[in-house]
Amino acid sequence: MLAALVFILLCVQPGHGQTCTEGFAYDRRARQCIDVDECRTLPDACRGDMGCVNQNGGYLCLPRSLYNQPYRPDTPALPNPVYQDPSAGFPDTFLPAVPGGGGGRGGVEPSYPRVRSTAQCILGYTLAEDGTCNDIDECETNSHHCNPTQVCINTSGGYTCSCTEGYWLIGGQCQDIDECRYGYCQQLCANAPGSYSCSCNPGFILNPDSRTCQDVDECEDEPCSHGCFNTYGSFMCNCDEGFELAADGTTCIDLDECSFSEFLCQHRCVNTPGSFSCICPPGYYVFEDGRSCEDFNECDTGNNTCTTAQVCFNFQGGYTCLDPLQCRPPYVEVSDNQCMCSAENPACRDKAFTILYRHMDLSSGRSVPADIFQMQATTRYPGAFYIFQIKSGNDGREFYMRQTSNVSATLVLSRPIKGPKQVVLDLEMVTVNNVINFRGSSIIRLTIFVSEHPF
Ligand SMILES: [Ca+2]
Ligand SMILES: [Ca+2]
Ligand SMILES: [Ca+2]
Ligand SMILES: [Ca+2]
Repeated sequence: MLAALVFILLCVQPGHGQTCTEGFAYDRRARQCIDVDECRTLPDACRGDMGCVNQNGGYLCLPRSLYNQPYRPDTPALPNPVYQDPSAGFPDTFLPAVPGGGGGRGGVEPSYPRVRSTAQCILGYTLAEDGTCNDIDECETNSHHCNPTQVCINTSGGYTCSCTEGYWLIGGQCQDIDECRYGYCQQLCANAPGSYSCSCNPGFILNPDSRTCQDVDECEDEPCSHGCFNTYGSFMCNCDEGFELAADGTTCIDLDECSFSEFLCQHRCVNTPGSFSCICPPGYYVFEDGRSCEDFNECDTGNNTCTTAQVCFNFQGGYTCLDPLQCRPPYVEVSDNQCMCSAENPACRDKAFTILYRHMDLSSGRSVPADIFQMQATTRYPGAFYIFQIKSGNDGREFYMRQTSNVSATLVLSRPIKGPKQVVLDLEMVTVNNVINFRGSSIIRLTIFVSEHPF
């Protein structure tokens, strides 16, 4: 009978600056101890007819005829197996004892030391009552040599010590992998013992891969009052014309255009959401430019209450109905706006020869001085000269007459006059003719409608 020989040769790897246990070498790229394939690196790992089988942290020498056969610990043809203890100083993997080749198959008589077991089963197995060999669960029975940081994994005939996920073996100890140092997360990373978690900056959301982040399209939730633009990591709101963005960056608030300038409207500005409008006082309408006030001509449009006997007179911001002219005796009517006192009538002595009725309008607060009315002699007598003066109505001294030639004069507004108001002025032209010793006068009765507004 040829006893199978099993050798586990432990190879001590010289240090590479990093301490690894026997059978392991430090890999700089992986930054961890990885198993050495002794079958490749040792020239004569196994002698004679023995074939080399690499194992994690060691290797096995098995008869070449055997090492492809499945291992069956209860095979009765394999009594008294030889076991070589891989022993201490090799905490990472405790290799199972592997039975050698069967007897009578033409092997070489072993010349290696034997360890004879008193048990019926090979090491790692225990004899059950029914005579079969059952695997010993070293992890369960606490008969393993795993480091406290490691976990024990039972195998058939042996056990393995390994690190759980998220840990790697450094110096024989399982140590947490700091995934954050190795850029596992695209944005934010929190390391944890045996684990890690990724999160994202505000404006990003974690992808299903739990590592990368993608921009959130905030506009889908319609956070803006008006327009929304998605941006990488954020979003921006904008507002329609006439609105501005509030301090919160999302709300659009109306611009109060009226507060920008008091000259926006000629009369009054009314702020509206997103815009503004100008309004005008009664008697005016808003001009095409949207800001000026234009007088409404009630006389032209027929929008007045004057009777057919009356004459409609339009002025800025209103109108008036003028009654038909009635000349007070001794004056008699000579036209629809003129009364005359005949020179032949003794009652007309010292009275003006004619009274001409005229009407005009004037804007309130008009700048001064301003020439507002002209008067002129219509008939010129040889040797006559003319004097122009305001005979009555100028109680506030807002007006004066300026003679512009021998036969003409201009009524000048010299002080601002505030409406609404009606001023009636009697403007007199005195004719003096010393040749024929004549002195006479004629009057223009001028009614001035001063508007309420300066337009
Ligand atoms: Ca970790
Ligand atoms: Ca965004
Ligand atoms: Ca507005
Ligand atoms: Ca009017």
